[in-house]
Amino acid sequence: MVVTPTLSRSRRLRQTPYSDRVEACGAKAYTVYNHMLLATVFRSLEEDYQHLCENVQIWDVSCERQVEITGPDAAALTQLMTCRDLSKAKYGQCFYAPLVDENGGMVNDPIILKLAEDRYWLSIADSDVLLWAKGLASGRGMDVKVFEPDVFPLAVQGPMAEEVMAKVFGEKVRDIKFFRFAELFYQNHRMVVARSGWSRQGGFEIYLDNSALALDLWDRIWDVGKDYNIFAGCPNGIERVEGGLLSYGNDMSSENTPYECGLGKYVNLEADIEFVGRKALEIARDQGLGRKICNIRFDKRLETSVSKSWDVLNVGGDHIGNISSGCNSKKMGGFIAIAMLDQEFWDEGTIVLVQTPLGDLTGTVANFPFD
Ligand code: THG
Repeated sequence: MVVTPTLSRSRRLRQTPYSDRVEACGAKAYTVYNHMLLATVFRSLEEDYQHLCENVQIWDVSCERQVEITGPDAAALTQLMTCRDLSKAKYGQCFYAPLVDENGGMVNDPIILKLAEDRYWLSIADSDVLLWAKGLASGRGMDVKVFEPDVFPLAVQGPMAEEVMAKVFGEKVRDIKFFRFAELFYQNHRMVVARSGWSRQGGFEIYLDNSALALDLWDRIWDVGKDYNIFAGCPNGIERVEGGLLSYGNDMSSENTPYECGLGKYVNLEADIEFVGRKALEIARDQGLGRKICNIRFDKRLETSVSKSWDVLNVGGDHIGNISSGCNSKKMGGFIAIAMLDQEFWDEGTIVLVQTPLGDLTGTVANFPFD
């Protein structure tokens, strides 16, 4: 029998203030994200998916670390890091924003929250943005403080999320619009609550900044949620591929421009803003795209998963791209995947050959996202 090795735990692999509850709920597997534990499965990927689409789940997403930028140059540094125009940003708004390097390559794809004129949070994906931000600030002699505050996001996701949140935080949560946040009180403690989250099922994220309240908050949501069949969950590998949510480090890296990732609408070259990589992105825009994110579907289930990228070939056998993520989808009637493909192969319906761990299989190119 093959034994799957487990992860060795140490201080470098950070736990979260909710870890006791996550374990008590039976997390079956973890990944490491921003040097921190992130559960990936509770009951099974399929059962977690079904439950998320019909009920409400509580997710420990503490690994969505905040890089806080405060001080007189906070707005300038935050803008310097992203190609998305933040010049009209207001308190209470969240911005999905590509961070790019000097080559126009993706550094991260955080949600940026504007907390005050001189205070921002970058709610980051899995790469060391803190060091990049500190390096830029230091190199340019900017007047800012850059640090990782002890903020532990807790997501409440699913169609019944609003009902649960209204009982925990009051009716005011219903007024929070998509990608906006409000500061609401829980036990006399003010916390940022946003309508966002890494699923297409709707929901909220609570940016808890007091770890002493973590288990209390979890238990309160759990108690209220019992009426709505709440269970623990986590970003779900099926739901996010169906929904076209990209994963930094899986589907994109510093090798890719935001254009290649389908994030061109967040590249505001027309705006009069200064950011790292601007020249490179102007060149990329003028040259046009050579490859981009697409979907590929197979007409049957595949009993395997994408842990290494799969090569994609054309019918003539030439290498034309790579599959970076995939899952079995009942809704789509087979295995579906996210792929970076060369230009001639973008058209929906193009037949490609994929080198999977189960052998070479024929797939069909589909638009990204699927719907
Ligand atoms: N929530 C928070 N922090 C995060 C994530 C999150 N940090 C890591 C990771 N997820 C960042 N990546 C994404 C990717 C997609 C979205 C959010 C974070 C997302 N996109 C919507 C879309 O693509 O339609 C909305 C974009 C928009 O309208 O601006 O939700 O989940 N706190």
